[in-house]
Amino acid sequence: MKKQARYLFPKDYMADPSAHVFEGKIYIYPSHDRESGIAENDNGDHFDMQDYHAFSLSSVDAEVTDHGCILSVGDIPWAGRQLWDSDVAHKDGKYYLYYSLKDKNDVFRLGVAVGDRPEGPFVPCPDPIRGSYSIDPCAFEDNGQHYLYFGGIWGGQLQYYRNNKLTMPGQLPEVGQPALCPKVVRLSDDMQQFAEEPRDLLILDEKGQPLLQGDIDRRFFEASWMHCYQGKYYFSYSTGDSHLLCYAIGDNPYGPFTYQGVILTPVVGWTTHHSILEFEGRWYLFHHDSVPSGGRTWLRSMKVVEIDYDADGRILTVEGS
Ligand code: FUB
Repeated sequence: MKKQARYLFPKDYMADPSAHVFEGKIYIYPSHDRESGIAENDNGDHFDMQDYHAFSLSSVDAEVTDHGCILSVGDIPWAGRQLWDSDVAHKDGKYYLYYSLKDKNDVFRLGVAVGDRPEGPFVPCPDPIRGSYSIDPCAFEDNGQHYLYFGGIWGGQLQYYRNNKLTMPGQLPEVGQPALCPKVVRLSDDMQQFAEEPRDLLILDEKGQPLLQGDIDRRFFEASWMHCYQGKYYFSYSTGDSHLLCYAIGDNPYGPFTYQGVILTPVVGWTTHHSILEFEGRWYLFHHDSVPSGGRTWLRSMKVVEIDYDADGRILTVEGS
């Protein structure tokens, strides 16, 4: 089905939009793409972002307000390079910005920064979250507990870890082996650490078997997102090198989850990344593509499109750009 999507901020390149409703408005926390001149490679070095902006709008059709820079790489004591995908959680009047960043040893870690308002500014904690690794944190609240989902292969470095430990040399599983899993972890009461060891989030096929590494149209690559619909938990993600946004359904925040289908077919540009939000009774997919930059995959533009569910709770596939 072809749906009309809206580019949200034509003035600048923004990607990986994480959208939430705070104080009755939609807030969006994207990555801030820029032209760094770094050559494209499988490591993603060309995604060399240096700060984050926050955006708000009173409805999906309304004017978008750019609240300006909310966190900059220069303000983060442990920073190396590359501010990748981020997300924000709200608890007890404070806002927590979780972000992906390489440390001074070029290892991706997850950081947290704290603010009093959804539009920031956010003050970074002095160190990364203990035991954190890889990229793409998604913050999710369920019954008063807060969780992070994270992970990404290739440039996202997830293949270097097994059982939450760095293994050298890190390798992807063989094609016939179970795929690497995204991770889920409950956050501590102060929202600044993990409350437990991160767990594997299992994505199963229709026969109850884990998806295999060679199943590139369905296995997890990066871009975790979680939302609830009619009492079920929907985990959605990008398949990376096959360029699909897919989803799987489970009964609780930890899973297991069973693969269901494609949310968004490939967009112009290599990456695809999203969030899903209910606002005033309708459901929206926030995502990005590289159409406005003429296909330059490191210069992406954020968009929103309405999505629909069928009577069985299946998300109807949206055609990408
Ligand atoms: O924006 C940098 C990276 O590209 C994100 O962390 C990935 O999910 C991909 O969208």
